[in-house]
Amino acid sequence: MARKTKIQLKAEVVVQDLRDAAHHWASLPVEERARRLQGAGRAILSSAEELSCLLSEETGRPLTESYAIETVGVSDLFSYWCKRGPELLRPRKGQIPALDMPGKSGLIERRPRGVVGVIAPWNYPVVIPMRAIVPALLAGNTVALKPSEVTPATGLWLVEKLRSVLGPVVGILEGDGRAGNALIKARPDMIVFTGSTATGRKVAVECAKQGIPCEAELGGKDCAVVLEDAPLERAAAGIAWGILHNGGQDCASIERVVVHARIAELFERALVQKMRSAADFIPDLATEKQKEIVVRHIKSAVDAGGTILTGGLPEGDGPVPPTLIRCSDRSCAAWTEESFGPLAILDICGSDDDLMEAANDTSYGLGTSIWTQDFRRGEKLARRAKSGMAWVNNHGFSAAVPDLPWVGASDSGTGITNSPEALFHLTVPRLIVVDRAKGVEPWWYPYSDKMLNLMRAAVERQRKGGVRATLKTLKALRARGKELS
Ligand code: TXE
Repeated sequence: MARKTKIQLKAEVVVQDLRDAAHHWASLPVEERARRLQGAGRAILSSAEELSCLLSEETGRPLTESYAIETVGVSDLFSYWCKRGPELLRPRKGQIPALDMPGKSGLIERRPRGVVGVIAPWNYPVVIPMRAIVPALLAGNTVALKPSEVTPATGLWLVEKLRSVLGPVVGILEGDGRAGNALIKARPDMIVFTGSTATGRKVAVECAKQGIPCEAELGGKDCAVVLEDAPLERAAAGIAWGILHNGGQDCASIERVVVHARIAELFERALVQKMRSAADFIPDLATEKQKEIVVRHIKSAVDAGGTILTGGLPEGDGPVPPTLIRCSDRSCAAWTEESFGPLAILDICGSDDDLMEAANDTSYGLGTSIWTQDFRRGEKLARRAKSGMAWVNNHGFSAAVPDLPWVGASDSGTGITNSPEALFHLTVPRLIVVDRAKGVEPWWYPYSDKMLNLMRAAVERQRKGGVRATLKTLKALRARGKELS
């Protein structure tokens, strides 16, 4: 057998420590876990300035954005889950048909999975992992965080803060992809992964090998669809923000814009103006590798005959400027691959069908936005988007609303964060049935014609319904009961 690496041994210790802590944590009433989590939330928020500065230092983005997207977001996560979680985790009574199965009651409880491994990316090093960590802890799990190697300090800060209030129910495994892989091999009870589609696939394969479930939220190539009646000023401002916030390093950044031909010229002008005026608020890309990708994508659109409307290639070692390229060749890398930078491709279409066909022309499926003053038409087109989320007259902001699911489709992965639906994945149902009936059940041995009659009557009752069919079942039940007594 191959010798285990240092990181593998470390991962095993982290997971084992969390397993040891899990029993006591899960045995606390959910209200008590919520109370303690509220304390942890307060501790984080009392250092809001320190956290936001650290975030800006590590990611290079403006302090306002660190506050707006991460620090405020974390505060909302604690208040939502601590308030709603206990109610969502309350056991539910199962519905058991009284006529066929008298005397029985069923209770469905949601119990924690155990140790949840959270593998996080660098683009939002606090709010993305916390969207899994807060509900996972509330549900009674313990959590091992593997932060991105690009933003190690915020990950460590977060775990230390949580541990200072909650004790050893959260652990950390620092390092690059090898640490992520080691964490999976240490066999926690579930993995929640956010990151690129390529790595997400590797993670899913390793999880399958280890026999553990995996929730994966992957990349995106979101499209904004601008109809001819779009509110011009709002659409241009919203789409510029959708393209550029966090330097475009957001899984739901707008990377493609399709515009109705009737307002194309006006809209292009408005969008270019908004993008230029945002230049001062855009952080540089997080890594050199990221910059190389965006530069390659700009070149691909230009080579495909695209027209640069604003921005373009960076000057020397300078940052990539906010860039918009009109390009109708949908085979170029800037259209097909996730750019993760301050770049969007714009195309012009003449009808709703063409606009939606263009929006859906991607292997990704995270978000689509429709910009129109006709809300009904907007909603109708939103339903034609093949993405997990669609917004009318806005884009992406719902990530900050803990009650709304953040969910993708196809290459964006189908993992869910936020919302009660996510809580279901972080727990497993446990069924407890108590039977107060006496005697024997009509479906137990010995089988007979009377039992067959009873089954036929049950099917007829399901098929036809009504009093006669019910009376027939009762009669068959009585006959079978007599036979068995
Ligand atoms: O992500 P990775 P990277 C996209 C974006 C970007 C690209 C690459 O397009 O250009 O991904 O970014 C850990 N087993 N997004 O390289 O590789 C890794 O250490 C287990 C989209 O940073 O996906 C990190 O903690 N874990 C995205 C995490 O996985 C592994 C956010 C993400 O890394 C691993 C970030 C392995 N084999 C990038 N290899 C979004 N959708 O928000 C790496 N990791």
